[in-house]
Amino acid sequence: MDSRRKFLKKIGAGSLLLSLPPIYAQQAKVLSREVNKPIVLSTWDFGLKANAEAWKVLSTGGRALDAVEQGVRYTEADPTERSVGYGGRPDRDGKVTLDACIMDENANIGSVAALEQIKHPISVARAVMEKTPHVMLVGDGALQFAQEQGFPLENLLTEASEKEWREWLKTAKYEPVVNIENHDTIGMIALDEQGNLSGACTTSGMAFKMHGRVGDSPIIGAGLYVDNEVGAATATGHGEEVIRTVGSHLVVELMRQGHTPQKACEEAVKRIIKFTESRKKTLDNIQVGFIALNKQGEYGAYCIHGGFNYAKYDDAGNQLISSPHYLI
Ligand code: SD4
Repeated sequence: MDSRRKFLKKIGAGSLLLSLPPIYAQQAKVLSREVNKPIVLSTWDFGLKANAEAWKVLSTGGRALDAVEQGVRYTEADPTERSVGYGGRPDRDGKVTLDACIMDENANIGSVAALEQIKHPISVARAVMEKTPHVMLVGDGALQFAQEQGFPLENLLTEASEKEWREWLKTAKYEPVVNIENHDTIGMIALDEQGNLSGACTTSGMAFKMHGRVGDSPIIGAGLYVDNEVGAATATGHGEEVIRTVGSHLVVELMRQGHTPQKACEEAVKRIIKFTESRKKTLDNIQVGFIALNKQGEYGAYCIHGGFNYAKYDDAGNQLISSPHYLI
């Protein structure tokens, strides 16, 4: 055996992968059908910063559940992101009301909806999951629980969001249109080094919505779903349509039936389109985007209108990827 072959045999394929530059290592993993882990995906370009937080947990062997919570907390705390957490756009009464949910590899779930004055609804959702016998708390009850758990009360309506709301009040046109060009909910799904999946989803929901309106984001199965045997999915966009199709659960079930994450997202978007047509509504103001990840670390995304993107962090680095879309 020549010395090069002896060397390769001695170091083994695993360490060879580690010695490759990240982009080649990822390709080699796919070719050798090795699981691509750890990996984290999140919606929109604010996902890049959130992924970087999640990666701190994942790259040191941490749990996907901790990674997704830490990741989306970054976005929740950022006042410049006007559709999640602190600084989120208010409802039509000027109140910032937040929705969030979380799901782990053991099918534990927790959720809060219409929560006011708490900057990190995702952590309240995790507390619901871990410290109560329930899965969802809403409104005043969610707030009461958050305070009992020691979460501080904060004013979430920033000057910028209040200004925009006052401007909206001049016409107060009730037309909850999802801004196709803008950032929305952050949904994050991750596969950790142990091969376990978890997900988190958090939002201030549609701008100037009716007080009390809840979208898909805190609803397990709609805005987020994880099945540790199969994969995980999360949604952004027009929550009513995602709830109608139980979208994220649908994506995961399509993966269970053998679809790739990409194909599963496409089929779920087609279901939304079918229901929109059967209800004789137009797709003009409806944007929905799904992202999905399976147990092998393969991923995909699909949306109705162009303009949706998502961030992926794995061995190849943190990248923003433009989602393919249905309408040209
Ligand atoms: C909702 N899906 O409340 C959320 C918000 C969102 O684009 O993602 N809007 O319906």
